[in-house]
Parts: sequence; C-alpha cells; structure tokens
Amino acid sequence: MAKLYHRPVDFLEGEASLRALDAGDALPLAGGRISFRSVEVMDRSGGREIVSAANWAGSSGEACKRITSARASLAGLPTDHALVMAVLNVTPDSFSDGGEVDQGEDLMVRARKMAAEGADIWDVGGESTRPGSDPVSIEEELTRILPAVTALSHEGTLPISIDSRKPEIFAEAIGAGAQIINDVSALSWSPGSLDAAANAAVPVVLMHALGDPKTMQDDPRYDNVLLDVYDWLEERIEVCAAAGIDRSRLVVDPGIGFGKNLVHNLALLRGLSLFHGLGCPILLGASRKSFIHKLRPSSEPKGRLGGSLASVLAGRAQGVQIFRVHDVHETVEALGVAEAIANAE
Ligand code: 7PM
Repeated sequence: MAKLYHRPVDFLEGEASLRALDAGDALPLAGGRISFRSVEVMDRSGGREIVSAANWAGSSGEACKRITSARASLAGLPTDHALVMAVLNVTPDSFSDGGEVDQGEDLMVRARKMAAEGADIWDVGGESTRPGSDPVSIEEELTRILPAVTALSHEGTLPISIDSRKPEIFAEAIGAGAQIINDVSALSWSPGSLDAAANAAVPVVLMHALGDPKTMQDDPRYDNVLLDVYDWLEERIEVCAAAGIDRSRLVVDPGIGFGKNLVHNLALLRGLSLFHGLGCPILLGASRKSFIHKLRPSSEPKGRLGGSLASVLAGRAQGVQIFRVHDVHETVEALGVAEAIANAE
C-alpha cells in the first residue's frame, strides 16, 4: 500500500477550540493550545482527501498519536506555545546583519537586548552557512564562538543553542555552557556528529538541507518538496534513534532557503503542519531570508521585516513551536497580538 501522509488542517484556538475539543469535533495539535478539525491525507501519486479529525482519529493509529501528543520540554522551556530563538551571529560576514563584525562587547549588548525583548533562546553561530560560502576551519570557528558562549553562559539569562555542523564544536560549546545543538546538516556533516550529540545528552535541532552551502542553490530539485523533506527528516530521526538519540530530544526544521527555490520555500511554509507527524517540536527559520526579497523586492536594509513577521504568523497558525529570528522585539509583539486576538472573548 502507498505511504500516506497526514497534514492537520482547519485550526481552532481559544474558546472555539475548547468547545470543539469538548464536542469531540477537534483534536489537540502537539499537546498545545491549537486544535484541528480536519486532516489532509495525501500520497505521492497526487491522491489527497480531507477527512474530519473525529473520523480520522479512529483509523490512523500511530499517526494520530504522533500529531496530537504533548512534546517534551526544550532545555527546560515549555513547548506548548511559541518560543523565540534569537540569532546571535559571531561571523564577520553575516549578510543579515549588514556585514558588521559581531564580537565582544557588542555581542553582549545585543544578547541582553534580545533577552529583554522577550527571546527564549540565544542561538550562537560562528560559521556562515550562506549559499555559496566556504567552510570555516574548526580552529577558526572555535575562536569565534567559545568566548561568546562562555560570556553568555556567565550572564545566565537564556539557554544557549550552538549553530554548528561540527562535533568538535558541539563538545566544546556544551563544555562552555551551551544547552542545545542546532545543526543545519542534521548531524550528517561529520561521521562523528551522531556520537558527539548522543554523548552530549542535549536537545538537537535537525534541519533539512539539500546539498552543502557551496552548491545548494544551484537548481535544487524535488519530486514533491513537502513530502521529500518530510521523508528525509523522518529518516534522520531513525538514524538518530539508532545512535541513541531519542525522538524526545529532537526538534525538526524544514530548512527554509537551504537548497530551495522560491516555489519550494512557499510550498514548505504553506504545508508546515505536516511536520507535526514527526512527533517533535517544529522550528522555523525564515527571518530575513531571500525568498522574501524575491516576492517583494525592497531597497531598504530592514526591508524584509514585514515578510519575516508574515512567515512567523503563518507558522504560528500551524502550531510551529520555535521561531529563529533576528528581530526579537517585533516578533514577540506580533506573536503577542496574534495570541490576544485568538483568545479574545
Ligand atoms: C547566510 C545565509 C547567513 C543563511 C546565515 C544564514 C537556519 C539555521 C541558519 C534555519 C536553523 C540565517 C542563515 N538558518 N538554523 N541557521 N534553521 N535551525 O539566515 O533556518 O541566519 S543560518
């Protein structure tokens, strides 16, 4: 029988959600505050059918459990509502920050500001994974991130995530106080990554990328981008399980902009709720990415803020749990207003 894919749709929140749950007309999404009334059941041959959640629940077994069950907490943070991961690049060529060098004092000023604005996690990255970029040596990456992780850890305000693909960096960063691994290669870049992550016993973000940063934007192709990314992440979760990393430690991320053209990015953003079927919290990183510019060209340096916020709200409406963003204040404000509207009397 052909493999079936189950995407929860028709979301409810607040009062309406409680009533539908009581009446048995809706199911909870990932144990959170959003519920869904229908499921889009798909296969790869183009078959798709929308069925009511009530009917689907009885016949879908494992898929239903995966989609509805509460997620584990993330470095002590509850995952039943939206969390904001603040981007703290310590690379000298971070395009999104306009090429400024983010080191020392300046880094701590920005980190404190982001925490005060309501960020939940600091995400420290020392290797630019910009499309077309060359890899950075382990020594160079360590020189960039270790002082930052050490200083942030002494500050002690937020859990620190380390944005890296290298097992040597995971180990050193965790030794210096990092509590989450954020790997844009989903632990596939180095043969030692799986063991290093298993031993570190911290949560791991598995992000999908097609190819490596050097070549990934050269004509990426998929059979069905949404289902291909889903299957790839499912496979990485199995590889992790075999290496001793339980699903409850994992977060999944479709990797917006990593080996995807505009059509691919939009299909992923539209279909995000499919990834709840993997049974892990979902992370979305769309902040300031070039697909926004492709849709709405702007000459303003901060011109991608509106598009970034629209992406966050699209993710929020589908129950995405973690948003990796540059603009913390604006993101927290947008999420807060959406939350208030959803829960209004
Ligand atoms: C150049 C190009 C510099 C792209 C920086 C980037 C993600 C991530 C990045 C993401 C997760 C950026 C990206 N993007 N980690 N790290 N998900 N989990 O825009 O989408 O910051 S780097």
